[in-house]
Amino acid sequence: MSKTIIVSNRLPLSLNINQNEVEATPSVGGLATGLKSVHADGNGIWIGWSGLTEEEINPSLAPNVEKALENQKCRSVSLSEKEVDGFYYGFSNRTLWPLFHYFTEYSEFNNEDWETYKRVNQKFADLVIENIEDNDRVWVHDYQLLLVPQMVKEKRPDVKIGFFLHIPFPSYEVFRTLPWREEILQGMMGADLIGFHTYDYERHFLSSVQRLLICDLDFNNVLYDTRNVKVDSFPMGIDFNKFHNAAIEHSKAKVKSEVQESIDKHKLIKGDTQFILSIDRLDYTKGIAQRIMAFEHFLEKYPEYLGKVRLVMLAVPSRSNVPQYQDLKNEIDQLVGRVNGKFSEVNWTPIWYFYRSMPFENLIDLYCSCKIALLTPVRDGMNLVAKEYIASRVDNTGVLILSEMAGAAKELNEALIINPNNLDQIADAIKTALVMPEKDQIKGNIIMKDRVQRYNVERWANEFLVSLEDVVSKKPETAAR
Ligand code: ADQ
Repeated sequence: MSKTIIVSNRLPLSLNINQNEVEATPSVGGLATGLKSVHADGNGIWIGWSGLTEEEINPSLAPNVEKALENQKCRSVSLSEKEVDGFYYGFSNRTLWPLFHYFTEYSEFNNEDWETYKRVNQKFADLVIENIEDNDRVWVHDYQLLLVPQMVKEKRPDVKIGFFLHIPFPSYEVFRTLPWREEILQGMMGADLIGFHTYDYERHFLSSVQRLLICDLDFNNVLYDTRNVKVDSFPMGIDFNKFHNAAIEHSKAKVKSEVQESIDKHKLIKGDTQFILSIDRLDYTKGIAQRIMAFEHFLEKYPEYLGKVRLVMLAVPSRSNVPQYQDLKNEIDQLVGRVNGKFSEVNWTPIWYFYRSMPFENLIDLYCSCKIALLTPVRDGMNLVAKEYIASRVDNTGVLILSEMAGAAKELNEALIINPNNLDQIADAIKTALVMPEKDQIKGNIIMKDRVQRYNVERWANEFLVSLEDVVSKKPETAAR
């Protein structure tokens, strides 16, 4: 029986080692949910890194770790601390991540990191090759593994390989600055199907391939050597039912969480307070600093809302080993301090700032209690939070203010779409959202919710795999064209 081999940087689980006991707990992230049925189907397996370095796993425990992973149908690539440093914190997050999000000034071109990236990608590819049986298909994910498709294709040209990029693909003018641009494109072109969130990313990729690898295009098919590589867009969805059902439960719950109690208490004291929600990983691509400044500008421009509006800002700690993330953390701490210092009253602070991950139930509380969601990334492949917010609005009220730079804006165009660098426009959008009649909120949200429900994460995974199955990988003969 053939199987799908999923390959991603991190495995969809976390490992806990307690003395001699090894426990593997499945994670509940979007990718893990979307690929659950593919992974569970038949003898499908997931290949990735466990999150623990070779130095962190006692050699005598290694067999137990393997066993715990195997029970979850996972195989782990073993990485040393040095490899994680060069491959993950280095080339992936100091070179590719900033460059692909148009932060060219942050992108470091370090040859040693590039060598480590190649070596680690080869480790992933070797483990994939070791696990391939005839008629299997391979689905590789994201910017950490751009070279894996070609490395696998070289050894197993008979196997169908899909690749999906979760972040934007930049325009040719930005991508061309990368010293190893041809090698990266060749790596991706080992796949038979390459997927992006939006048509724009697809177009940028095709333009780079055409100019740098000098090959012909036939619509969205690249004629590459003897092969045909299909390039297409597959906007990723969310597990709609999970968010929607949890929100319904939330509305019925008798026992309230701490977060919900604080919100209710505040509403009781301040009566007409409105809560504006902002949720992201703490990342310079998410436009968090601009968002705080736009909120500050809103309070200055519309002082009648002082004491009546609060920004609830959640930032999940992320990549804190990378200097730009440490600087950003300091900048945000200062900005929050400045705004709160400037406007706070005895019973009111304008910004509630949480620098931590929140349990799912608290996220739902916030999605349900905040009448406005303010998501202003300066670049974002998709932005799943926008879709989660819409899915959680049981009564269809609420206003989503969304950056035009997020892939999600292509699908959620009934939201208030803003340019994240235009602080005045954001301030006005907040005002518009605060006075928007409920019937208008409901009208737009019903349309968006229907779309988010139909194009859920399972459908996204299925459509990608069906398309992969249908790709005719052999380039048509010139005479036949
Ligand atoms: P991310 O950059 O991580 O993903 P996003 O799509 O918004 O961004 O997903 C974040 C996830 O983390 C959401 O599911 C959200 O619920 C959760 N989350 C956020 N804050 C949290 C908190 N404080 N506590 C707990 N959970 C929290 C990358 C790309 C995106 C792309 C996705 C999927 O950068 O553009 O949408 O992959 O392809």
